[in-house]
Amino acid sequence: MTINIGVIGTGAIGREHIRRCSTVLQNARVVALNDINRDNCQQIVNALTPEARIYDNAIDLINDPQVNAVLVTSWGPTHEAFVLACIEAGKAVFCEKPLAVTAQGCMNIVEAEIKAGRQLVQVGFMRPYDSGYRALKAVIDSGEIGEPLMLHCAHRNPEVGDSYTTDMAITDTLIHELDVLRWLLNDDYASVQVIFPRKTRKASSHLRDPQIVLLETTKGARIDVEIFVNCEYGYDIQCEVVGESGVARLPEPVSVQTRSAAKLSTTLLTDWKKRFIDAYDVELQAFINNVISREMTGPSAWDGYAAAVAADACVAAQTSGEIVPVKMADKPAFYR
Ligand code: NAI
Ligand code: ISE
Repeated sequence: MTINIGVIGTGAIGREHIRRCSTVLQNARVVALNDINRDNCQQIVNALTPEARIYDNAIDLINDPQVNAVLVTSWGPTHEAFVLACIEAGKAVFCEKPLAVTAQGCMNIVEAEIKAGRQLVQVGFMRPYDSGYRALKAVIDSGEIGEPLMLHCAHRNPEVGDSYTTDMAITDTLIHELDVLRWLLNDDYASVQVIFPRKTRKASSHLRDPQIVLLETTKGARIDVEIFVNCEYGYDIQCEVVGESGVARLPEPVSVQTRSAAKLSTTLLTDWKKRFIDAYDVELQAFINNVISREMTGPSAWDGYAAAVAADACVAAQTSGEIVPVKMADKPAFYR
């Protein structure tokens, strides 16, 4: 069976996902494209998907009976409306993070899905599909290091564009940790705090960078996450879990060690696309498989909501400097 996919938003990650659907993954083909910039779609048709139809209106793409499932890879503020339209049309939808830009927006999606009576949404949180995070979770779940007590994490990007703002360190960047750490610990957040170290001279005038986010979970584990989006040297994701009887660390991506010119060295990655390339492949193949089996197994609309509630609290904490409680609604039985 081949799933006909429509893609809304053909920018950086949209193109990546179209490439993987067209050349890497099984049982899927891209048949429909939409972007407010039509040229983006035309370039993709010319290079990758000659048979795909370009739509001027995203809602027409969603409602086309030829389209079995939709990828939403447009800008974050557009996600909620497109995902709601997919649910209304009864179509499975893979939505890039964030599911919606506020917790309330995510809750609107949760409620629509429950009303539809079937899980249709997978959120593009790819880290639970990364082999390194999976290996780390297996160690934690095995009990080898005892109960997790503390986590030390870092999310470093070499640089960001001028349009990147202080709150985006939470809503665009930390959001990955907010999702994957819940999954890793099988826990939720109780409170958050954000502190600002000395600012790097590489950051734009309107961006406070780096930031340290302190999270407390409902079981009492303490997490510190350094967000540093102008670190210059590379794209670097770190996660160390300190347990009662041992420490487990996220493996580094494979890199050949060289000895030359009186140096022992390995190359670091600089690009998120390469760091998680396998995880993106696995998450999207899982979505396609889920569409075929009509059973969603990946990060759900509820997971999108949970990350957004914590993100809202972190943004409030950026301004207040205080410890902000994370107040989630009760988890509906639908998502258990
Ligand atoms: P981008 O700016 O490169 O591409 C976004 C595209 O959406 C643009 O082509 C734009 O014209 C289009 N667009 C905007 N509004 C639209 C609308 N109303 N209808 C149709 N098309 C519209 O951005 P990028 O980096 O591809 O990010 C897109 C989304 O993917 C964001 O939500 C971002 O957070 C997420 N993302 C996720 C990553 C991950 O690691 N999972 C990595 C990078 C981005
Ligand atoms: C980007 O949008 C992503 O999702 C990347 O995975 C992340 O590392 C980066 O900080 C975000 O800007």
